[in-house]
Amino acid sequence: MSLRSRLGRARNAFSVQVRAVRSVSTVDASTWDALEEALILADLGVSTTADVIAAVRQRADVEAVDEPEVVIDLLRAELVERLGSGDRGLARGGDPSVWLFVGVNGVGKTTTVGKLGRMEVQAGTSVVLAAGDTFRAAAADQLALWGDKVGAPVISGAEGADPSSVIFDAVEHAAAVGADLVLADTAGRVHTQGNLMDELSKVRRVAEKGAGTVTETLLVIDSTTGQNGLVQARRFTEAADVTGVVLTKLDGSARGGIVVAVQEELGIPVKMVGVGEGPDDLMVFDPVEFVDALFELDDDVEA
Ligand SMILES: Nc1nc2c(ncn2[C@@H]2O[C@H](COP(=O)(O)OP(=O)(O)OP(=O)(O)O)[C@@H](O)[C@H]2O)c(=O)[nH]1
Ligand SMILES: [Mg+2]
Repeated sequence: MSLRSRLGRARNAFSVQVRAVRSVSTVDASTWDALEEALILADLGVSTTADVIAAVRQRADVEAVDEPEVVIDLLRAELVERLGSGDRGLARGGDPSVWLFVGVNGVGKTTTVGKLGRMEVQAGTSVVLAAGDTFRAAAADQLALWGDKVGAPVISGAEGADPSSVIFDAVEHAAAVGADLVLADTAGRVHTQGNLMDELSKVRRVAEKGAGTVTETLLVIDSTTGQNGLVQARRFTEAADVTGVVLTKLDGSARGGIVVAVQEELGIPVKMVGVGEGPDDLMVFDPVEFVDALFELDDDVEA
């Protein structure tokens, strides 16, 4: 079965559940079960779903609400509130600032560096891209293409070079030309048996040896990997000082609820979302817009 059709089914299931809730005359135990199931299908995760349902149920009790539309509104509000906390801005203040992109392979790190580079260049920031993924030669080529596309210089090293030295060089280059920001790609894997997390802490240390300061460590997570992605993500948050999450491939996932799970379970704000492969397919994460979209899945369903 293709990924596409699996997502189609998940989307369908979510929508059917919410539609079913809308059509009941009063809310009872089975309605709550249906909402719970819808949230689990949307990939909120079992424990976050339980928390959310308990909170909404309590509010519905206190406010003596039994109309389905009002309950759905309470649920929307609860999700927005849970997503609302956390600073979503990307921190600057280094001279240059360095933003590291970390995450397991294939999640969209390099693509996100390119897209964010584009966004920053368009906003007038002077940006340098650092090809800190030296695990395979193609990674630097891939970033070089993005550099051309967005109009930013790319500093890279040979395949197998020490990633931290490449990032150090990029910081030196940025300082020399007066650039404000270094966006540093990293590999999801390493050459040596050495631990990926050790390597990342070395990258961070070396990136700050010269003029630069690491002001963001952004963990990139592929939303289509759902709860598995969350397990992997936890390894990074335990080992690195992650300041924000970029959730990619939301365009290909009907399981958008993963956004809530990430923020609740990792306690780290989702700062940006990837919604496609193109250079403009990166958005600042907006909780209200997102929750609306989650509920709008209803109209999106193709039978
Ligand atoms: N649909 C969609 N595809 C994306 C998005 N972000 C990245 N991709 C695609 O995902 C694939 C992997 O992206 P990369 O940026 O190479 O991922 P990576 O984390 O750098 O991978 P490694 O360097 O192998 O660790 C590419 O085909 C991208 O075009 C997104 O938001 N939506
Ligand atoms: Mg890459």
